Amino acid sequence: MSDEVKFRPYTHPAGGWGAAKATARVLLEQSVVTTGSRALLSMNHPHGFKCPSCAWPNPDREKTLEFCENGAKALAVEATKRRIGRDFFAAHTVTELMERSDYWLEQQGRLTEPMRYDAATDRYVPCDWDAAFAMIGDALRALDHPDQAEFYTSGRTSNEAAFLYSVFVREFGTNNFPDCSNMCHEPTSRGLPASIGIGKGTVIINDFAHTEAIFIIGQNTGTNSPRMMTELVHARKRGVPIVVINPMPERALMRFTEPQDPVKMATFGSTEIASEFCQVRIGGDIAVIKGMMKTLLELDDAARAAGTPRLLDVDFIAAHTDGFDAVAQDARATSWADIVAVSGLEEAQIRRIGAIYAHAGASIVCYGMGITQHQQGARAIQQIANLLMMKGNFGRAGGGICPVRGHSNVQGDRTVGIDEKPTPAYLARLQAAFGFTPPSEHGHHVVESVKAMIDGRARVFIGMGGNFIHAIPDTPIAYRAMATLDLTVGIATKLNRGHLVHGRQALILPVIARSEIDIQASGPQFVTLEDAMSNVGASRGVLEPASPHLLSEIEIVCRMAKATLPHSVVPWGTYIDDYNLIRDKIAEVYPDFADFNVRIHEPKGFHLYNPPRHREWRTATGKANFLPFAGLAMDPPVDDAAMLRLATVRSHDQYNTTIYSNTDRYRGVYDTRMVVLMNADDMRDRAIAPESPVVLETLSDDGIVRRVGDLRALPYSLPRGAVAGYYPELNPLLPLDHFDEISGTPAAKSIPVRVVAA
Ligand SMILES: Nc1nc2c(c(=O)[nH]1)N[C@H]1C(S)=C(S)[C@@H](COP(=O)(O)OP(=O)(O)OC[C@H]3O[C@@H](n4cnc5c(=O)[nH]c(N)nc54)[C@H](O)[C@@H]3O)O[C@H]1N2
Ligand SMILES: Nc1nc2c(c(=O)[nH]1)N[C@H]1C(S)=C(S)[C@@H](COP(=O)(O)OP(=O)(O)OC[C@H]3O[C@@H](n4cnc5c(=O)[nH]c(N)nc54)[C@H](O)[C@@H]3O)O[C@H]1N2
Ligand SMILES: [Mo]
Repeated sequence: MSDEVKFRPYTHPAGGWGAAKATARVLLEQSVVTTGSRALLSMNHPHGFKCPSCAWPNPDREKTLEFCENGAKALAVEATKRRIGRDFFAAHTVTELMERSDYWLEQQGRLTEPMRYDAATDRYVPCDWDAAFAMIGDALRALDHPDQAEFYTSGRTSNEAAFLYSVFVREFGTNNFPDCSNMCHEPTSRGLPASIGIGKGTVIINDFAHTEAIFIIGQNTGTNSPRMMTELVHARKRGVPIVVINPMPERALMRFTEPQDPVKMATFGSTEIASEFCQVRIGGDIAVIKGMMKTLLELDDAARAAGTPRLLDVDFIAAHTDGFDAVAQDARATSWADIVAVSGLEEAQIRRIGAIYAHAGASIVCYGMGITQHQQGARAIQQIANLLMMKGNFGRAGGGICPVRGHSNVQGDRTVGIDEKPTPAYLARLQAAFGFTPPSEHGHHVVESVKAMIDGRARVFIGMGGNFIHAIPDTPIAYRAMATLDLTVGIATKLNRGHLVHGRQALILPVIARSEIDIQASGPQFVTLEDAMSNVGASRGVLEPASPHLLSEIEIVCRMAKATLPHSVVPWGTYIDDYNLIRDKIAEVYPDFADFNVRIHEPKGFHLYNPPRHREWRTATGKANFLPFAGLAMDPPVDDAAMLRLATVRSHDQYNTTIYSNTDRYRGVYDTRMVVLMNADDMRDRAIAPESPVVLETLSDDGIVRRVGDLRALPYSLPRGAVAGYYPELNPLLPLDHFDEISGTPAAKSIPVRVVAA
């Protein structure tokens, strides 16, 4: 490890010229300055393609450019001029490639032809498409039971491909659908239905123009959904308070310059974003929310006593909700001392933000992985819903809950059938539409699928996009399990670790990317996606495919199905020729998609019906439910004085397991990702000097040693007891059994660890 200083605090506002420069650099690096810039103009436009980066929707206001620095990076690495084909794989054994960094693998370029693993030479060798599909069909048909196969989906997959994939897998006979969402917003999908009757957000983009207060909890907006910054800047200019609750003072949430604002750019001006920054302890959010409820209740008591307008929405509570009294009683009974101890915030600050909430006519609460990736992530979301219900913030302009989704179609994939726990009603519609009997037994989510691999119950793994093996907990254990499988298949645009950790047989199947033209027998095709606010829109690629040998994800699904199910009752071939026919089937299975092929031609697509926006509650009680939670902690205590809580987070220069560079400019970390960010007093207590080498070790009682070394400790603005470092490098520290109780989502933001000097 070199000794040069790699840490320099970033003192500029986020966005601005730094972002403009970074955008230009990445286009240059991938040699796509002209094609890439042209493609950027089509990104997120009605006749172009949807950005492959995040799921934030497009605003209604007209703007010439609707992209951001990180969207540009995502496009540049997809549109890169670099290619890897048979020569590349002939030159490197898989064992050699395993030694390379994720960054290096990513830099090699786009996959160009199907490859098969050859054990004799430890290399991937060319394999024609027919042989690849035959290998998949043979392996799947050889299983004793369909439940021995795991069918993973990552959230870039289009609605059309995901829908057909779910039909294929169910006709094959299993509900094993581990999905990236199981590591992400699953607490939203499983926690919110009991509250408000839908596992999705209720806010639409125009609500930001009407809201009177915004709360952003556990989400790094400027990095992970930068286009959302535009809404925040506009809201701040209207004087709307923005409360940020986060253990880290994320740069863009402090000060931001819109890279598309010529005046601010020219004058180096910027906008203050957080009007109040609450530096919560890791896992202290339920305590903050209860403190806000307590404040609201007290202010409402005072208003009632004084005869001034009530602050609770008593009419909404009476007409639309169930369970208010128990939740209110619990908030009143919780002591400020406990709230302060668990949250790490001062009572006065919680009272201040509670008052902002109490006096705002309409509020939006946004949240991300800082809420979901805890052992009580789903319950924390239910507490957010409780808070919103107290003021009738559902079905009111400018109010609502806003889970900020990750992958650009992660929500859509769930909507169209990627669900390991399908409802009987859905299965009945599927049966009526296709004429086969789908399995009703629930399948595996991510953690269960890894367990099945470890126990030898799984024999085949198929990955529709993504980088499963690198994104999951306990990666070293999972690597060994993966190697025992009969067949692993990676359907992908770029080479990644998931292709190198492989089964006895393995395939890499390269696909046409979202930004690329897809022509089939009936002519040019488009696909559809659902953004984080339930808008369904079309996406049409504009670039030439990276290689003439690529297939669309849809064709790959259909041909896997044909090879696996010779007696299938589904007309797979027709779907390859004409994607409209797939949309007709989606409309048949999902009433919300009625007239899909007509409505999708609206310039901005259409919005899926969202019952809570209409104060319609599809819950067991027929009401919105206040759901109690006993206690305050989002993660059970660990009895160890040395314990620190580790949050694994994304840098500004990565897309999940895709590393764009080793620099995290806004956090001031340069040329390395192997860092532990720590509170300076916690460092002093442990006699750890700034930038000194340290080892992180997980505290667990299962007898497994989980350790990552070669890290540097860096003093950083974090609460006592909190440390942070990068995902996926620190995934070996995350135990498979450390997950959200309701949804099974790995608790990647709250790993109990010990930091020791190396
Ligand atoms: N450029 C880029 N864009 C992306 C992605 C990417 O990797 N790169 N990934 C996409 C995906 S799949 C997703 S899910 C989203 C993820 O986007 P985010 O939800 O922003 O995810 P993270 O960066 O993992 O962490 C979010 C924040 O949680 C905070 N945090 C940690 N622990 C706690 C806690 O206990 N309480 C609170 N209140 N905060 C906490 C961290 O400080 C961090 O600021 O972004 C999507 N967009
Ligand atoms: N410790 C820790 N672990 C985490 C998280 C965390 O915060 N901390 N976050 C979790 C979250 S929120 C998520 S969503 C998961 C992400 O898990 P995944 O979604 O599985 O991972 P990605 O890194 O997004 O996948 C990248 C790969 O997708 C492929 N790809 C890209 N575009 C396309 C395409 O158009 N089609 C196809 N077929 N393939 C494509 C490329 O080969 C690329 O290498 O990780 C989770 N793991
Ligand atoms: Mo995600």
